[in-house]
Amino acid sequence: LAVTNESTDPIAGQKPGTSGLRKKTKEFMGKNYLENFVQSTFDALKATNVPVEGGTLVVGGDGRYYNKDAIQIITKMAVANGVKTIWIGKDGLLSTPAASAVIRTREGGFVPFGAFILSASHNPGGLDEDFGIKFNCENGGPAPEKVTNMIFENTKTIKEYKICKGFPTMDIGTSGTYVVDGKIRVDVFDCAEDHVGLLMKVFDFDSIKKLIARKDFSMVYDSMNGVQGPYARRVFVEELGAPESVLMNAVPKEDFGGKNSPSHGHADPNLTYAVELVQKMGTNKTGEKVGSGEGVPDFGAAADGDADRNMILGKQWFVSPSDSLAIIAANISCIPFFKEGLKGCARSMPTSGALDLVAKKKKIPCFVTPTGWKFFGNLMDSGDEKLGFTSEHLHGKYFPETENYTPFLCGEESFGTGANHVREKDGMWAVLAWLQILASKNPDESKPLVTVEQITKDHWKVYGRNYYCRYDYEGVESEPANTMMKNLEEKCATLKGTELKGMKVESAENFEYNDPVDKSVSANQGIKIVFTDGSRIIFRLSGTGSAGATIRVYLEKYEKPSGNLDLSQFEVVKPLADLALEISDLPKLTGRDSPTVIT
Ligand code: VG1
Ligand code: CO
Repeated sequence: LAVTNESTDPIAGQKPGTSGLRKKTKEFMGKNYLENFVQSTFDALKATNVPVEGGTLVVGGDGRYYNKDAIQIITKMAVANGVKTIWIGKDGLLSTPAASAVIRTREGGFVPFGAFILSASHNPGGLDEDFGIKFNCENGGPAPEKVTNMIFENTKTIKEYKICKGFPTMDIGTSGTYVVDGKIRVDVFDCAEDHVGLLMKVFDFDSIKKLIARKDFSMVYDSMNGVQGPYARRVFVEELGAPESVLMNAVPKEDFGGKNSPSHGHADPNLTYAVELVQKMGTNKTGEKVGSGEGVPDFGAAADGDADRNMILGKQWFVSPSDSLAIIAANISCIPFFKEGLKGCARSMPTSGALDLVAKKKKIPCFVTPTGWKFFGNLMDSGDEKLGFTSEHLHGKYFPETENYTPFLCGEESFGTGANHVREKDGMWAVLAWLQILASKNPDESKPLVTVEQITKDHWKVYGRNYYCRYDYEGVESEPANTMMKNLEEKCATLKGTELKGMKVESAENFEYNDPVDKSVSANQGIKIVFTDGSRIIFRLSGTGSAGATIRVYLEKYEKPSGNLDLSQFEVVKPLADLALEISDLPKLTGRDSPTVIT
């Protein structure tokens, strides 16, 4: 097993974004592209005393094109860098939350120092589409900014990478333990066992099983040909006894079905791309009811390519992700993991304030972080009294083996929800949370079903409704997008106190996050304009694209419980959208007169 040091040159643009490094697949397949990034990661880990040498590494991905080849390359490089044990999901598959669960809970005598997850999430896959890679640390969460910054610095100066060319190409299609040269161990294992095992501890599967068995209840789950297929089969069919027909698009495909599929290869669970599911659930692209509703399932959900996202639908009913987060928070004590109550929660800044209203009522801390799951990890890990958790919150009785057990919920407007059972957002978790809530609201089989729509409306009657929408302008030129953001930042200084279309600006700022745990500062996280009636307009540039820029405009308007709760969110926020375009000059700067996607 000779190790060779291959010489290489730095490649520009290897800066990890919101969730890892994403580029066109062909770029990733280019000479030394993957190798440079992987070596830069190992070097950053070694420089911070992470036990790479002699350590255990997890590798898996969402099954997109180039996944399997990348795994073999990483394996050979890991061995050359001193890794002794490599855990690989069978067929190269591991969903993002499952990789997190494997790091945290898989038994085998070794505690992994981290994982490479090969995914560009909801971005289309294929030779002409996107590929991605991210590194998750020993807590199971995405590498924090201080690590990703170090990786990026290394990519700018890299001169050589280590590889063990003679290491055999592993058969990752067959489970088993392989020992190479008497000292390197490679375990290939079923991708679902650890994650599903963990979820079965978090939820009460028996009561969900009873709900699913009801004659007046039916559901469908769309894995969108991403990595979720095998997990969905295991959970719904094998564990919960649902018929095979609940599964839609449950076979992982390298191109998620490709351009000619209903989703056009976008394994992205929203009203625009989850076309098949949305039709089945009897709504249109804006969530309005279509048809009589006859034969429409009572519950529907979908996942993205790497299965960390979720979309929740009821019969002819769309639950916005921000509402879903708040509704789960309000009803959480029916989930065994949370039976001692929720101890804290967090949302990303652009996510609506619906969660805050629940937190206020429950008198628990609610943190507001920048976009991206990496910012939640510190909060979940800290269990820190100074953050507002009281001492009784710190060590729970439910999972006494877990240190700093602080039942914690977090989420984003971008169809991401999760808790501290792992350190990633978790699409399956969110769906099981909803099913558990439905089960608890429907204890008596002889009574008519309390529906998803009813649960949502009941919530609004108590907390009011945060009408909410996001406009995405994809594939904009980088320069005008940057100019727009710069202009907006300058405008912030003078906006406060002014009146715009009859609305008074309460504050305008470029959001900066001061991490309360490690005190790190993340500046420039989005322009946030708040009005005195609580309405908000937020502008951000996406950090997950692979080329050009995507501008995101987030719009929110709050309506009190006594107000009109039954309007279309798209209509309600329309005036805010017009105002946003006016303030930002977006149409003139970018040449766009309408968004690519509205969610
Ligand atoms: C987007 C979402 C963000 C999410 C990120 C990763 O980032 O807005 O909320 O955490 O994708 O999700 P951005 O920078 O493009 O807005 V996933 O499912 O791609 O891992
Ligand atoms: Co994802």
